[in-house]
Formats: sequence, structure tokens, C-alpha cells
Amino acid sequence: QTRQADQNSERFISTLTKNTVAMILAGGRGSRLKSLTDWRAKPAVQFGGKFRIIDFPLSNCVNSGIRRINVATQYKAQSLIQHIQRGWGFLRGEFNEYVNIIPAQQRISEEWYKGTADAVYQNIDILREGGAEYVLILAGDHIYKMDYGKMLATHVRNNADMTVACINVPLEDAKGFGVLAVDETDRVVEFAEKPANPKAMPDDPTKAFASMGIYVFNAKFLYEQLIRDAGDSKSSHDFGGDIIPYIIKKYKVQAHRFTDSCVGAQNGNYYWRDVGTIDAYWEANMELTKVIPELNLYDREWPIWTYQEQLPPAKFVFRDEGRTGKATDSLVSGGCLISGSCVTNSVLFSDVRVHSYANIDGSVILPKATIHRNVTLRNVVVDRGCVIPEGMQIGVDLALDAERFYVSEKGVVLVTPDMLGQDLYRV
Ligand code: ADQ
Ligand code: ADP
Repeated sequence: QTRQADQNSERFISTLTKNTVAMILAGGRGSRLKSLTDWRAKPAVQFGGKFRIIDFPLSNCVNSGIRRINVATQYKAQSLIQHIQRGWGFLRGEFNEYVNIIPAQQRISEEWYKGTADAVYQNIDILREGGAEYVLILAGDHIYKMDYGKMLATHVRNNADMTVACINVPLEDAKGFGVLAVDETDRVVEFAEKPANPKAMPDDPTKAFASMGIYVFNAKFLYEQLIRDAGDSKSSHDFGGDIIPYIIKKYKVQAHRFTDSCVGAQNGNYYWRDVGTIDAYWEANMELTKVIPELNLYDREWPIWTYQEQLPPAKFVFRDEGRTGKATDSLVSGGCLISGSCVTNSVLFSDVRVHSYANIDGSVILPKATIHRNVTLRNVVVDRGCVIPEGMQIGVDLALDAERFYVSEKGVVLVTPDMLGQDLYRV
């Protein structure tokens, strides 16, 4: 009955977000990112010159007014934990706001988390404690801007037990997703997790309707289902694989369209990226260097928060006529020094040093890397702290690069300290 009354109130959405606790699943390795995730979980991977991937769901929560946030970690969590502790301490416990980092403590069973549902189940008491009415479950590894309040409104207006955020994806990519079919009210009537032959949408044979792995549950209903699933010895304890297929038959599962809650969509472009491979990672970073990128990081209405070190401004040094330190169509973060060298179409994270006669094009350079004199980098991802020795050419002869570094399908070269024989503190 409270739900009915709320819907007509101006405070409808803010009441819902206040009554919601979020659980970000940040435990996966993301092995298709190759050596970029040898030492850090995918949500901790740096993105866009200043951020880490986890900053996107975290910022979406805070900007949506959901300020009780749990982050479940598992795989190589050190740099993720460090980042969240340093950067996300600004929420106020006095107002019941927090970002709570949950290490994989094997709290209920002796085992590590089996699947995504198990990761939530093992921490069920932490979620229950605050008595929230709704639980928002998020992946820690997607880049997008979304107002979760609108998804909560879809959930409550449709009187659903669970709501799944959905997006149209090209049919040929649909094998990697949960694929849904809905009725005319957007109630989910079919769900197939990563189907070998995905079904196209009724009105568009080139697209499939896919789950974004973003879920809203009525809290009590979630807890019941997790306990039921935990007792099912045949289950793999996964939301997409087990929970959703089971509940759609018996309960009301609603679809929420991302097009209704995407923030800052331009020209019909609804930005949502899974930067799951080196190619996708490189491309998503490159897109930011376009004159008008699809993802607006400069939006004052929907800021992406992060942790950043106190650093001096980026500096560009003109050495002589042959050596003009400059960067164009590039993002250059604080603490960088570009001296007598030329940077184009690139993303330089904090504290990168580029020395004279270097030529850098189409590259993503993570924090604290040093590029010595006469280096050429073409379509390269340089991991944090790498020192590229004088004169090294990378991205010029891919056959040679394949012997010493990792070369992606599309010819992007990944260079890590390990590949260079440099031993570093890895974060
Ligand atoms: P997947 O993309 O396969 O499918 P999954 O591996 O289940 O995603 O991981 C989802 C999230 O949970 C990721 O953020 C991951 O880091 C995290 N995670 C995975 N295992 C974890 C663990 N043991 N502990 C903590 N966190 C863990 C899902 C859905 C599909 C949907 C896609 C959308 O199952 O239906 O289409 O997401 O990307
Ligand atoms: P290169 O000669 O290969 O271009 P240097 O190491 O000599 O590289 O640096 C070039 C220029 O960058 C310096 O002359 C200086 O102007 C600037 N620079 C280097 N380090 C610093 C620093 N710590 N603070 C400010 N400017 C610096």
C-alpha cells in the first residue's frame, strides 16, 4: 500500500533510492584482458586517463542517490581495495551512506564464491542488516552512465519481484549475454543465458534483447531465492544461469530498457561498453580522443568520481625547432611531462614522462610509465610503471612485437612490466 501512495508523490524516486542497498560484484578476473589483469581485477583496470572501471557503477550509484554500497571482491583485489579506500571515503556514515568493501571471506562456506548468486548469498547478512526494501545488483566491469532511480521506478510501477536492465545488442554478439523475450508489457517471458543460437528481437532480426547483468530485487524476495538456490545441489549459483531461469516461471520479472535511464545519450547513442578484451579496451579509450566522444566525461550533471593523487599540472616542453613537446587529440592527465616529443590520438594517465624525439600515436599509457628518447609507440597499451627503453619501436613490426609482447587480433600491442623484465609493485 505504501508503494501505491508513493507513485504519485514528487519524492517517488528519491524514496526508492533511499530504500535501496547496492551490491557491486567486482570479483571477476576478466581474463580476456590478458596481462592487464594479471595483477588486478578487471573492475580495477584504469580507464579514460583518470578513472578505474569500478568508478562508473560507483558514480552511477552516488549520482542516482543510492549511497549504501557494498562491493564484493575476490580475484586479485588489492588495487581495487586500495582505490576504493582512498577515493570513496567521502560518503558520510552519519547519514547512513557508505561504500563497504567486502573481501571474499568465505563467510558461509569454506569455498570461494561459486557464482554471482553465491557471492551475494555469502554476504546476505550484510545486506539484510540495513533493512533496505530493494537490492540493486551491479557488475563492476561496465562503462556507462545510468540513472538507477528510473530502473527502480520501472520495478515498483510494475509491481515486479525482480527487474533486469536490458539493451539491444547485435545478434552476432548475443551469445555472450543473457538473452530475453518479453511480452507487450515488458514482462520477461523467456530467458536464455549465453545461448548458442540467440533469438532475434521480433521487430529487428539483426538485434537481440540482452541482459546487462544489472538487477533490482525486492529484498525479501532476493533473500528467499538465494537461500533456496544455495540448497540446490544442481545449481551453479549464478544469476543469469540459475536464478533468472528459475524465477521467470513463477514470479514477475520485468525488463527495464536502458534507453529509459541512460544519462547523456547523444544522437540515439546509448553508451554501454564491456571493455572485456584488449581490442575493446583500446577502442573505448581511443573513442575518448575523438572531437565529440560518445561518452561525455565532462558532464557536470553526472560527474564520474575517482581517486586521484595530488599532482602538478601536465607540462609540455619545447626543446628546439625539431623538438616541440605537444599532444593533440589526446587526453593528458596531471603530473605528465611531454618534452620535445609528439603525442597524437592517445590517452596518457597521471605521471607519465615522455622524452625527446618520441612519437606516440593511438596509444593508452597507464600511470607512472616512462617513455625514453626516440621511442615510437603505435597502437600500444602500456601498463602502469613500464619504462620503455631508448629507441624501442613498438607497433611498427607486429611480428617482432608478438615475440616479446602481446599482440591482439586487431593489432594492438600490450606491454607490461613483466614482459619488459621489470619487477614492480603492481597496482
Ligand atoms: P557475464 O558477463 O558472464 O554474464 P559474470 O562472469 O557472471 O558476467 O560476472 C558478472 C559480474 O560479477 C562481473 O562484474 C564480475 O566481475 C563479477 N563476478 C563474477 N564472479 C564473481 C565472484 N565469484 N565474486 C564476485 N564477483 C564476481 C552476466 C550475466 C548475463 C548478462 C551479462 C552482461 O550472467 O546474463 O548478459 O552479465 O554483461
Ligand atoms: P629530454 O631531454 O629527453 O626531452 P629531460 O629529462 O631532459 O628529457 O626533460 C626535458 C624537459 O622537461 C626539462 O628540460 C624540463 O624543462 C622538463 N622537466 C623535466 N623534469 C621536470 C620536473 N621535475 N619539473 C618540471 N619540469 C621538468
